[in-house]
Amino acid sequence: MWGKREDMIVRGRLPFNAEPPPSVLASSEITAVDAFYARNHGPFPDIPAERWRLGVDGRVDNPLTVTYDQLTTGFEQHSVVATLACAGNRRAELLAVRPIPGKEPWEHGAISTAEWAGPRLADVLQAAGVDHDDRLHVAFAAPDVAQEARPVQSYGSSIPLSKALREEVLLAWQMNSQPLPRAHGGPVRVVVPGYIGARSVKWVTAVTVQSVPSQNYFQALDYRILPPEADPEAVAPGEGISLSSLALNCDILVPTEGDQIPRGSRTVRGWAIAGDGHGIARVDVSVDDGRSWRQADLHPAPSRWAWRPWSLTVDMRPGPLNITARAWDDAGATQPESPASVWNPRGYGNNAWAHIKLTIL
Ligand SMILES: Nc1nc2c(c(=O)[nH]1)N[C@H]1C(S)=C(S)[C@@H](COP(=O)(O)O)O[C@H]1N2
Ligand SMILES: [Mo]
Repeated sequence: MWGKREDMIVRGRLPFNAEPPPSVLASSEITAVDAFYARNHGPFPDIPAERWRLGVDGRVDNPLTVTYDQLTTGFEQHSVVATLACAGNRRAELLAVRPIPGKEPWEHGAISTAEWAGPRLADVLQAAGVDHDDRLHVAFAAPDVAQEARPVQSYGSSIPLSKALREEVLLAWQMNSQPLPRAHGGPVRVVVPGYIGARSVKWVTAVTVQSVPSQNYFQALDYRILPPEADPEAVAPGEGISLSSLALNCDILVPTEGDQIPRGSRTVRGWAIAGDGHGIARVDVSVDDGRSWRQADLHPAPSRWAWRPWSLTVDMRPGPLNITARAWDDAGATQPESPASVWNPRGYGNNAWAHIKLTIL
């Protein structure tokens, strides 16, 4: 479906939601387009490139309408390798603590890395004569309609102007050197490296500079960390903590939960990512539920906006085996220990220690 691999774990057909098996994710630091996770809230718009337009308005001196041709030839082009991570990745571990009705039970695969290319959002905002005031926000609008939104509305979000003007934020029309596929927002999407995937709006058609964050359902109501006792159906717009920068996190991709593998020396592989602007300093791995730890080998990250792969060779003896991993960033922060300690009613931002259970034969 939608040009994806046969072995994708499909969580929904319409809207189309699918994640790659963890071993596929682990096989390459840049995720192939056919394995890249897909997260959608509505049906895909079908916008031919020649008919696509981007409106740039709000707090700008010179509102613009940009065509695909202008976007791809009239601005300096840049590329950035960036990991997109859905705020709901690893929700399955939160669900095991307490149910989270109506949300996709993402396991390990709602995260992928690609090389994105296109002009900087900053250059397009500059061309429109953006008002330089750090208190402003930049809202993105798209035409796909989300039935789950209250009231039903098209998808949108916003980021602070200070982030929008940073060099890593692109209006991408290429993914891994191909024209951006329709499933990933083609002809043009926003890519906001370092932020939750929800802010990287696909099929973007309008950019508005405004004094408040977007009032869109997915900014004002969803994608927020609510206190554990809150009723998600009853909260008011703006309640809870709005998710923006990704939190320090890691995961184990190989082997994977429930595997039965022959004894011997095996390589454990995974990724680690630090919050906006930080680096990964260390990843610890335990095979005795955290009583003792070994340091994993850190591989170079493909960019400062991408995950850092790690690996560790472990001698696996017959019997049950639990593997735990935790990352530390360059400011000395580490991850919370248990999914129960970060449980929240919509199941976002699980960055507890990674943990898998296997059987060694
Ligand atoms: N227009 C639009 N943009 C969107 C979405 C959407 O449903 N509609 N989903 C968001 C979410 S929640 C995520 S995690 C990423 C997923 O991007 P991908 O499908 O290319 O992996 O797109 C974001 N941008
Ligand atoms: Mo997401």
